[in-house]
Amino acid sequence: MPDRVADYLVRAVSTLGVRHIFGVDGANIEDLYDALFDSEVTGVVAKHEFSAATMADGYARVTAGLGVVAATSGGGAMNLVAGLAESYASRVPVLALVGQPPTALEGRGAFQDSSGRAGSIDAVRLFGSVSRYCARVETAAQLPDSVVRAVAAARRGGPAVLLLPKDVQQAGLDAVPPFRMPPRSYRRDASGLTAVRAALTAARSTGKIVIIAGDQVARDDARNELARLATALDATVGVAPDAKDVYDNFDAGFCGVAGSMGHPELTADLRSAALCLVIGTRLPVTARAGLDDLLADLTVASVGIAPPYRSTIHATSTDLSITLGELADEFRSTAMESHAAPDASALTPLQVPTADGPGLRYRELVETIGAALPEGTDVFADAGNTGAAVVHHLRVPRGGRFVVALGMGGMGYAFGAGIGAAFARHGPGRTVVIAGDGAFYMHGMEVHTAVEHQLPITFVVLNNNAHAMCVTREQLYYRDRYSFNRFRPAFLGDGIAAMFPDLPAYTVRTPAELAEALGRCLATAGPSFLAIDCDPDEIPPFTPFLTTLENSRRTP
Ligand SMILES: Cc1ncc(C[n+]2csc(CCOP(=O)(O)OP(=O)(O)O)c2C)c(N)n1
Repeated sequence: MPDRVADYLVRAVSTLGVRHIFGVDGANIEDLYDALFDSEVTGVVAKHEFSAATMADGYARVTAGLGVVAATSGGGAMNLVAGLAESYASRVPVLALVGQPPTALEGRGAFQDSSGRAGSIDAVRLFGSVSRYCARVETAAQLPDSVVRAVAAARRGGPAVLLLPKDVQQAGLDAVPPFRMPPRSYRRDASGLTAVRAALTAARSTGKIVIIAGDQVARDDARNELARLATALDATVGVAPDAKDVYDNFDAGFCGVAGSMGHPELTADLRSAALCLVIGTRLPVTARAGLDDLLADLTVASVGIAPPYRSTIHATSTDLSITLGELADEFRSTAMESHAAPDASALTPLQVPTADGPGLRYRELVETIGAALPEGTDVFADAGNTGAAVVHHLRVPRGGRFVVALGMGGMGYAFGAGIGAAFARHGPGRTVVIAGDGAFYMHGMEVHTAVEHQLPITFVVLNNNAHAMCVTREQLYYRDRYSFNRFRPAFLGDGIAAMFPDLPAYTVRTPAELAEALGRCLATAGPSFLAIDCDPDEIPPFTPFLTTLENSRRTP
């Protein structure tokens, strides 16, 4: 068979080192699946395109490379939007290959037309706002150049979308040189770095430096360089809530999470610091809540792909592994005697009101999970009170990734993303997804995909029969007069066990049952499922809630 556009695309993906394409099949993307059959790349069929997109996102986050998602036209394409939006906001490199009706029918009433012609939806405009690059490939000859542009844009941080009409996917593409990707470009701002260096040098002579590190450290695979720089500067290190894995949580210099799910140790360190060095985060509200006043009184320097939302002495760097490595080497030669750093085991959890409802408490259950996870485990936390509890309480295992989707904060992200990560790892490590029952109802049916592929993944669902974060808000901000967000009880562990007879699935109702059930889940070779009963009225470790509570107690 002559080489088609679809074959070229799959080979390009393979050349980039990507081993899986996630998607849902359909008439306008089936040529891609046909090309996959004869390739080294595995096609994975998800249950929903949102989750296919988050699989590609999770795959990209654990490989620090590219994730690829494929969808058909119409509803399939539309379902991608929310997933790509997360990758856009969190700057995760994802290539989306989106089928379109045949060009001859576009604007002529084609089924699922989104050419923008004759009153149809314009997919270029739609995807243009959730991608760094979006192009309709009108002819086979355009494809090689479009792929290079798309991948280059994705590498700058975010999705790139190629809209591929059916006839273009089928068109022959002989006598074209093989796909070759230009090397990554590295951009840094030398004068900004000079200013950052000067600020660091001045601060070292007057006091202590505190680093707040963010998600770009993980994207650029710069954990080792961050650790070396922290040592060279004798700095303590806090992390943005979506970057808890960029610094060893067991290191004595770790001072916890910054912002609305943060730890008092980081606040205390900043209070006595001479300078705060922000690395690879723009310090969005979730990462700086409660710290604005402190930061206003400090010298703040930053290094990263984009400047923080508040003003700092900033140096742009598109690759922190290079920039942080250089800074570490420079400052190492002048390293001073080390001060005693606080003991990481002493991180103080936020105090929450005692809850006396059914089930387990967040702190105890998250700490039990944390203690059971071997090094190298990847953890994906979902939204809601569950997500806040995990971000705050979990000590992230060494050598694994910790991901929480704070770009868009969409419920259900963790199911697909965790599955994408499990595909990327090929074992022997395990992926653990921790989500609320509300998130489960949105995208938890991807358990089916994990069962189909026998992935080493454990789904932990905290079942409080509620959208508890919304319940908390009803209580704190709307006088607790009603609840739209509490639901009749459902038995998720039993339900999943009945659906998938070969899947180890358990329900935990008391603290005493947790360790054993968890042990069984983690000892399984393939997927496993654990439902944990929780209290919809427990207030999570989330400072906006705790501050409201405190204020309401002061002024009854
Ligand atoms: C897709 C989406 N819709 C709505 C929201 C708003 N929201 C934030 S948390 C939450 C409830 C989450 O419920 P659940 O997943 O059960 O977690 P819990 O808060 O109960 O721990 C809602 C509806 C959201 N974040 N994402």
